[in-house]
Amino acid sequence: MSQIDIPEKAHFTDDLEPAGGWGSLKEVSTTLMEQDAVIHGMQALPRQNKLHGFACVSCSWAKPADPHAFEFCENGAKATAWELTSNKAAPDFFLQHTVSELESWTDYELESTGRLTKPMRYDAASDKYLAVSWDEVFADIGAELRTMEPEKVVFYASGRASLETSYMYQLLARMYGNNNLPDSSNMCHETTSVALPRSIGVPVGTIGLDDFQKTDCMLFFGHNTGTNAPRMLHQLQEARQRDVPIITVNPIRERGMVAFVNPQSPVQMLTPDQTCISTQYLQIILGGDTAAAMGIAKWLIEADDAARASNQTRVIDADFIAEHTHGFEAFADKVRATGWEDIERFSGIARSELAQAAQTYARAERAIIFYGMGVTQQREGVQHIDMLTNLLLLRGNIGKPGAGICPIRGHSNVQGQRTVGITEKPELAPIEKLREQYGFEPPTKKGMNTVETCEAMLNGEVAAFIGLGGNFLRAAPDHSLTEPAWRDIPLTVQILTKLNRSAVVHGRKAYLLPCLGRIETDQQESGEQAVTVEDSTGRIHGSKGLIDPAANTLLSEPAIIAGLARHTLEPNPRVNWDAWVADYASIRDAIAETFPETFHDFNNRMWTPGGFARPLPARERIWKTENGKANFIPPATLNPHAELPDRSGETLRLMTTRGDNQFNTTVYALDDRFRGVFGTRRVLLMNKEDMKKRDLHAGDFVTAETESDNDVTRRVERLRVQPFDIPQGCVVGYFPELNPLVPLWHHAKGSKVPAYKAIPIRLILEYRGAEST
Ligand SMILES: Nc1nc2c(c(=O)[nH]1)N[C@H]1C(S)=C(S)[C@@H](COP(=O)(O)OP(=O)(O)OC[C@H]3O[C@@H](n4cnc5c(=O)[nH]c(N)nc54)[C@H](O)[C@@H]3O)O[C@H]1N2
Ligand SMILES: Nc1nc2c(c(=O)[nH]1)N[C@H]1C(S)=C(S)[C@@H](COP(=O)(O)OP(=O)(O)OC[C@H]3O[C@@H](n4cnc5c(=O)[nH]c(N)nc54)[C@H](O)[C@@H]3O)O[C@H]1N2
Ligand SMILES: [Mo]
Repeated sequence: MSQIDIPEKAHFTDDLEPAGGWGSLKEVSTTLMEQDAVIHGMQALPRQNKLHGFACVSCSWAKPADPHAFEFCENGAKATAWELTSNKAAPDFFLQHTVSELESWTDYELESTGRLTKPMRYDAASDKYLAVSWDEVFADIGAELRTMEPEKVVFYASGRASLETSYMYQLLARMYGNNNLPDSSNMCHETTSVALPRSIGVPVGTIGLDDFQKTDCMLFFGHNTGTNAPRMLHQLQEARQRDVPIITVNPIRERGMVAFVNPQSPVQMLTPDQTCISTQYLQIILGGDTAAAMGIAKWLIEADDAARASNQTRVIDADFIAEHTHGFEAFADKVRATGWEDIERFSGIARSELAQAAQTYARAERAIIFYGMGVTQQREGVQHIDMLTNLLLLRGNIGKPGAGICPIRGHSNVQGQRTVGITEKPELAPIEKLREQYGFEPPTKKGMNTVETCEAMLNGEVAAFIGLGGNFLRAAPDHSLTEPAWRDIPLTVQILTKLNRSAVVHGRKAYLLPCLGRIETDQQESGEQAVTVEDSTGRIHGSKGLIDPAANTLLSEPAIIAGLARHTLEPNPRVNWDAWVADYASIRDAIAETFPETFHDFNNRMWTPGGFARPLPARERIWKTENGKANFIPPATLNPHAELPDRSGETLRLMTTRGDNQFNTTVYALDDRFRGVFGTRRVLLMNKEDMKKRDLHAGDFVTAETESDNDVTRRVERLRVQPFDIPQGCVVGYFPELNPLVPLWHHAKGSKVPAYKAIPIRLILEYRGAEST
């Protein structure tokens, strides 16, 4: 096995099938068979996203109160099959492979080994992971942590763990003595968590599923819905049947935003019908969202100025603006002063197209703006979100039915983890309440986020890294710098289900702690347990596993955290970790005590059909901002790349994104059929003119190198170039293979989310492919 897949197997097509449809069903059955998970899959899938069933382990899209017979999508089914696989990475597997050997395996190969079954400890003498008992694991790790300076220990959380687990985890970190709780949000929607509280006073989206039935316009910025939140296509299809316009702003024509066949609709499956999702598609250049939103705002303000001058109906919602907002005049002046030339240049979209989008938006009584990583993982991401909010505020589109803002979240409980205290920012944590409830002094010093954790690693300032799920090393930027630093960490501990790169590249002492997945039954002293998660629309759902665990030696995540806590912390009579593990309802009672406003009566409400809603004051037009108003925030610049180096004078901007066959760093297969890429992930999809300028032809192999002002060389070799429908100057490639190209310093201002979507690169020809010679 090798890091590089065989290029000869790669092939490409422009003839794309619609999202959903028969292709979807075929993919589901193929994955179930490949994972040898057919029987378990058949048992599990009908219970996916259902009341008293389990919440899908893939994306965080809303789970309706009246679900479809099969309330899952192709990718949710793949994630289920992946967790229920019959493959096992048991101790005898580790006896056959040194850890150095495993380091040369790809992400796909590592996870394909299957579920981990026993706790493992790295043995330097044999360079192997060896099985060890849980008692020993907890005693060893506890002994290590007790000797360390708390400020040098990091508690990372990926966004899958339940509310119960996450609450215990933040308490463990804080009782241990730090706020070092970086999470996957720091690489994802932290930009949202920074932007929205200043403008509308909530850190999350304001819409619910009911708003889909009432809206009369939707705008999508930088989200690949067909791949990353496919269940939403049903709501979009229903909206299209009511003739609701959908405007998509994206550099590439993502298939799910173009055409969809509903696999749950017999009529659509048997006829050539497909739903055209987007009514207008704006192919923006990378990072151009502030400029595009500025164009729409400019049309609105100018049309409104004209309407006012001629005493006609206003184009903006002047009453809403007067009653609810602050900063409109300064914003409007900025908009008036901005020229169309700059708007067109930095968005790459013609004035006429932006005007058309603005007219559609202005005609709608109620509009929703959705956005994803194309907006948040940008240097100017905070400002992009401010601009999207400004657009909504102009027409009073927050706090009325059918309208609002919808950051589409990633991991299935990433939003919820924040709700129960996973944050490195002490001002967002319930410090007072924790002090009162548990009688200890919670730390008040700011903790490290993801980028700061990497920086501390590079400075040798991380003594231990505990990972609650995820694949931190692989998901974070700058691998060529972070991997060597990671090996120097005195202790790495991964709580995980499968092998990944953060497990095989390891600290000086290293442990793998395998846990139950959410689809598995979780038997504790008081009986079978259920957990809870929060979806993208702020609704909280119960989730109960139903399949037998992959091994009877696995522990649940709460049990692992309790084990670590017991051996690490001084006993505290007010926290009975074991009693919590015996009955998760008691953890929920504790959560309700800490956060009564959101979680009162938690145990009774957790099975509410469709979930129970967290309070969202902005939905009621109550603005929890410093000035009690919704704030217009004018952008500082339209140019997203002003500060970036361009030494070669021919810099391209690279976005790293997900394909149809992966969940983040978990790669199910090498195909991305909605982009016509098969059999490889080591590709760069480019504009034809950019290829011509560089004398590149389809099938040539290049090295990509990051443009940089300093001497660090960041490169990924042996990437095949392929022409693609994308604006000039922009390139697409895959995450995580291209993460070595992302510099740590290249992150969103204000939120420090790595700018994975506009990496300045140049290309160097390695050798000609078959088509060139
Ligand atoms: N099946 C599946 N589902 C998933 C995941 C998965 O890996 N697989 N991951 C989960 C997670 S953690 C997350 S965060 C979400 C991610 O879901 P998305 O937010 O869709 O993230 P990406 O796959 O990175 O796709 C980014 C999109 O933004 C576009 N884009 C890139 N740059 C720009 C830009 O400058 N402007 C605009 N307007 N658009 C741009 C890209 O073309 C692409 O369509 O999905 C979640 N759901
Ligand atoms: N270049 C680039 N980099 C990116 C991004 C990008 O778009 N481009 N996106 C960023 C984003 S949005 C995110 S969210 C991060 C994702 O970063 P992470 O959340 O850290 O990574 P994942 O790939 O989701 O983690 C997968 C691992 O989780 C473990 N796992 C799976 N299920 C469970 C479970 O139930 N419990 C436990 N304990 N472990 C489990 C498995 O061992 C698996 O290997 O990556 C970021 N990195
Ligand atoms: Mo994410």
